[in-house]
Amino acid sequence: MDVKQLPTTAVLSDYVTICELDGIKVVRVIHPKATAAISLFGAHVLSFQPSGKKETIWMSEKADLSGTKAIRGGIPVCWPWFGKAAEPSHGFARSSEWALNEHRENEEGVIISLTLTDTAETRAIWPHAFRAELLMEVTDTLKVSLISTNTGDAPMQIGGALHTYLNIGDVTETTVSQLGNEYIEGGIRKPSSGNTGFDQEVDRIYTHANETVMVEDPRFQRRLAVTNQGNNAVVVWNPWKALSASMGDMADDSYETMVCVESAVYDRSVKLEAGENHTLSTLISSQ
Ligand code: TA6
Repeated sequence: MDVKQLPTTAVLSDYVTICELDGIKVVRVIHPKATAAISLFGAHVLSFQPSGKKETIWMSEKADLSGTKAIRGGIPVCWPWFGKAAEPSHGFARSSEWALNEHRENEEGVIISLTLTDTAETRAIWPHAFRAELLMEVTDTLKVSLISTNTGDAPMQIGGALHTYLNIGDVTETTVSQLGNEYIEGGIRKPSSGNTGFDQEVDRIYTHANETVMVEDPRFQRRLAVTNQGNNAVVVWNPWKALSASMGDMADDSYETMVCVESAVYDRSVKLEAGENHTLSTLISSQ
């Protein structure tokens, strides 16, 4: 996405503007180190492009940007659970309106903070008082951190994922490595070589991945290093032909240029007592 083309609705600082993209409000960063954009709907990173390099984040050309449905592409914030642990799938954070909390900047980069707190609507889905903060740190790398705080007086159990869609040249030439010796697919645990390529649908939860996993993208002549913390798994997903053709918000062949590498707590295993917090993060560096 060319974030520089989006029409500006407000100027917040030298490097931060608000702009509009169809039905969603976007916080845009244009800094000498990189450009980036994050939607208030879903606290969803839409773009990160280090200066002089290619776009790092994949966005579906058919993504629904009306602000009523989770956005396809970018970095969906799956929270307070991952997958189909409950309804809605991947939690409600990605289809909630977040608030701009703070922005800070210097010559090294920009930090944007968005927050979400419980409402009658969220408590009807999940009966907990919480504060979630999404930090987007933009420099020549992108760091996204999700800080979950239990603001109630009863314990709460959370999972989630920073469900990053990476922009790649050709999935059939791409490999992901440093994934560890085991993954779960379709509910079954399987041994792993620690690497994967793509010649069919891949939807795997790697439970012993290294802190940094590597994505080799020969077509774009680059390597992406993805460093995850606060997670207990790295999820790797490519929908391949049939599934992407069946999804209304993906073009039939668009699976060819994306792969998801996700920093995840796949099983809702983080228990937060009253007042406690947990940080899940992912750091993406283009080499
Ligand atoms: O992270 C992988 C996954 O859970 C897959 O099973 C796949 O369905 C994908 O996320 C996308 O989910 P969504 O709800 O956005 O269609």
